[in-house]
Amino acid sequence: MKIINISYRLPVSFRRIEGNIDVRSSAGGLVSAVLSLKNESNELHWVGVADFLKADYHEGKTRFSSNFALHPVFLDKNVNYGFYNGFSNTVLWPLFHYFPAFVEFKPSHFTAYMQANTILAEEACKIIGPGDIIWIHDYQLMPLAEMIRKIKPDARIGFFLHIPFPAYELIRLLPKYCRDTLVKGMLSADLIGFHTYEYAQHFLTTAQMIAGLQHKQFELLYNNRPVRVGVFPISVDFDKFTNALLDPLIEQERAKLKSVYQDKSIIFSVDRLDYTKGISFRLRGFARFINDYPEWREKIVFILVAVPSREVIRKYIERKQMIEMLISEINGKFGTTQWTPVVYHYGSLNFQELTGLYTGCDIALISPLRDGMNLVSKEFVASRSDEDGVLLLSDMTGAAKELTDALLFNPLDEEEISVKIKMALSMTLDERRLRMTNMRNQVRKHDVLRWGNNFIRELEEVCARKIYPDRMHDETKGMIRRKYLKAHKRLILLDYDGTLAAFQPVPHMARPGQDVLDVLSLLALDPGNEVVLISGRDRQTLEEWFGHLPVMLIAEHGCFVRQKSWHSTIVDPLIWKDGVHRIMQIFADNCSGAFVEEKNFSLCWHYRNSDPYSGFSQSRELISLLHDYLTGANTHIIDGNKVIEVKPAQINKGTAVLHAFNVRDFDFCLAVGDDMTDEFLFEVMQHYDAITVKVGEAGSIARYRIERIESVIAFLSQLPDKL
Ligand code: ADQ
Repeated sequence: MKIINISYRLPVSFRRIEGNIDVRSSAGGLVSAVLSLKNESNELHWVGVADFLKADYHEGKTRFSSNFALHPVFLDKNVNYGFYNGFSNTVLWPLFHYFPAFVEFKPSHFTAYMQANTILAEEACKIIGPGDIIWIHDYQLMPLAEMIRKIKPDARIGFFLHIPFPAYELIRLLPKYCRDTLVKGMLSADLIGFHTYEYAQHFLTTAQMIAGLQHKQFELLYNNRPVRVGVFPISVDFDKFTNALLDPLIEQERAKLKSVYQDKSIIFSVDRLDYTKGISFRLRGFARFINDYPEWREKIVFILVAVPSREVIRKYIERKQMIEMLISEINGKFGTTQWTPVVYHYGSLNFQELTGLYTGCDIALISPLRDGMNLVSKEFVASRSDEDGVLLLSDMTGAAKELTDALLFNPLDEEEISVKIKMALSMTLDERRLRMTNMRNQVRKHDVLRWGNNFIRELEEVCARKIYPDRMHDETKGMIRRKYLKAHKRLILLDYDGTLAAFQPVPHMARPGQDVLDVLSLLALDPGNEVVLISGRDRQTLEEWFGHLPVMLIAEHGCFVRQKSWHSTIVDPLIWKDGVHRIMQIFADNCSGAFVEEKNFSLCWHYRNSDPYSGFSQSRELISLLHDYLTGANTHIIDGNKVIEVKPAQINKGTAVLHAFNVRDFDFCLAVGDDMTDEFLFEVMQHYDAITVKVGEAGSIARYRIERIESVIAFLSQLPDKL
């Protein structure tokens, strides 16, 4: 089996330096995570975009020795520009980090983004074989899973997003064709991973708003396939950083720091120079500190390292100029001939320099305005095996959710940054130790090797679960009939709309035909049979249409039951109903063709007769509003087939059956239904070894599938036939 990692960047580069090829491997956490997946039964492969020349690669590739096979994809320069600098970094990056004003959308860049993804998909498919695992990384490759799935339908695909997934309101700013492509692209993976629950929730809301998908415990059904959404906070290679303290080379780095800065306290920060990292706010907070606490002047230094990043994009050039101006202003205003408050380095650091600073500083000051996770904070913590040092961390990072023993602050609040620097400098050794030990335990337990292993294990698990039903073939029908004929006491549970009758423009038009009445009578005739019609319809309609038959009726998804006479299973007063009615009515008034249907215990907003686009988008807004409005009310919102329904939560088709029967008394149980509400019934009935049948194409936990309503009626009528 192959594990094929696909990311924009490859973990190795080939450069010609003075005529020779210099092969340089990245030692980032992702590489360690992927390498840790290696075992005797797998091969590791890495597909990505080459940032080197083909000729240099061919000359240097034999000198690249690693545990994985490299598959560089050489993109045309213009395509790569539109793909990477264009759509990825001037649309997705700012938007997903809540900088919509920095977005510069050009349709041609989106075209390049799709072209590049298509090329990567084709390249990847050349090496994908049966049973292989494909792990796609990040916002540059959001449509890739769908493209691969089209060529390799059975591939096991995981997608991990390294940046935040923002609230739907931000996603909504993208043109419809872009957002649909991106979200449906992600949904084509088997497992979609995020750093935090917040990002996962935003994605689930977006999936509902864009694709009408409702999740159940973070699992969705998309194109008949289960898709799991999971939370996997990325981390760092703990041992590698923790061993740094005692490394003699790193000790030398610390000694250099000591000799230059002597007794001064050192604040350190390092990031890519990016507007999301909040570098200018951090500088203003530091300036505020030396202004408000003059006693610290000349006793402190702020070493700020920024690694060059995306230097061809206008916003990055502007930000660099802004930061450099700010640094000169601070140094000009507060500095003296003997003291430079901010020491600035624009460039990369090697591992020794980086860990020398992590272990030699007193405070790490990390202030992103948004950051998917932020590895710098975890690297700092992992490096501090002396259990000293204070982490000052923005509460807008994913890492802040785990590193709660840091001094957390709002990155826009200069005063708070200044006060927190003062707190850090005055903190006792005992408190520093306690906080650092707690954070180190967290990072040690959840390091990047575990992250990679957890992701792949969960991907394998979700792929092994088969929850979509089998088509019902003649052989199966024969087996079910044999069981039916052998049984003495049978429970037959049938949904109505979509199962025994097709949907009509308005609910009252879906009257049962003679064939339906005949089959129900036929089954009910047998004294060994308990036939139950279990529907979302109101009791008046069921009574009018089926009242004359000797069948049991369950109305409004279980809220009313007719055994000898009708009785209600609901005892709570429905205090939410008037408010929901008002909201639904406003939405109906504003959406041509939509209307409200009131039942005794539930309310429905139908949009089958509205324009498909506006009906769907209004229905998404209604769901989102109802979710908020009904917080704390014991209700369930059903996103049904062109209908949004609100009903009491405690009752569903599954619980209704359990209230009405002791299911164990039956030696044959059959449940047939077509929509989300029938899934509750299937779930309950599976515990009793029932035959569960989904009608239609959608995914389901049912055991079998029948595609068409006519086939359901034929199947039911043939049940009692002698074999
Ligand atoms: P980044 O935005 O790049 O990553 P971060 O998580 O902090 O941010 O990782 C930066 C890495 O670059 C760290 O390993 C750091 O040591 C290194 N680095 C930074 N400046 C450097 C310098 N001057 N010299 C050398 N090395 C330097 C994206 C997301 C993050 C998410 C990661 C991983 O934006 O939110 O944490 O991916 O998923």
